[in-house]
Amino acid sequence: MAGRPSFSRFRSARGKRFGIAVSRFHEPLTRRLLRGAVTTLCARGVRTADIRVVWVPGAFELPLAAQRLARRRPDAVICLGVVIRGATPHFDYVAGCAAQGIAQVALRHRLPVIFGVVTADSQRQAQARVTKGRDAALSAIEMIHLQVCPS
Ligand code: INI
Repeated sequence: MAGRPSFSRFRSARGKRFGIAVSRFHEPLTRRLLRGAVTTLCARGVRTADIRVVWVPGAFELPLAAQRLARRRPDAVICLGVVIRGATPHFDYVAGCAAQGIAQVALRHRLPVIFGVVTADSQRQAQARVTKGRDAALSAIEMIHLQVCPS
């Protein structure tokens, strides 16, 4: 894919443990994100027993759930949500806090914590982006295998 260095999409995640925090806001869409993430992890050898799922009310609550999951020392945490721009600035607060909070949990726990939150201007646009569950799972696996090469 242009602009994105290649990563083996077939890399195994056998034996790895994952936490997934998923929000109920726009639940039909977030369920699809969850399904995509779980299907992708299982296709790469992860046992369903090694995937712990926690539901939260909205994307704003994802960082706290991610922190709780991170304390159990999984190999990675995936955060899934959908934030749709409305007529108010609520969108910016919710999406911004989710992104910042998730990044903080990753750095504090030194753990891959993946931002699988769809941000969209409309329901229609959000629907077109629900493949992000799969992308989030692949990003988690890539980060688990991250190696810093000596120069
Ligand atoms: N939460 C979302 O996950 N998506 C949204 O689009 C959204 N909007 O638009 O308001 C939203 N709000 C709820 C928020 O995440 C919190 O759950 C709520 O404010 C309670 O803290």
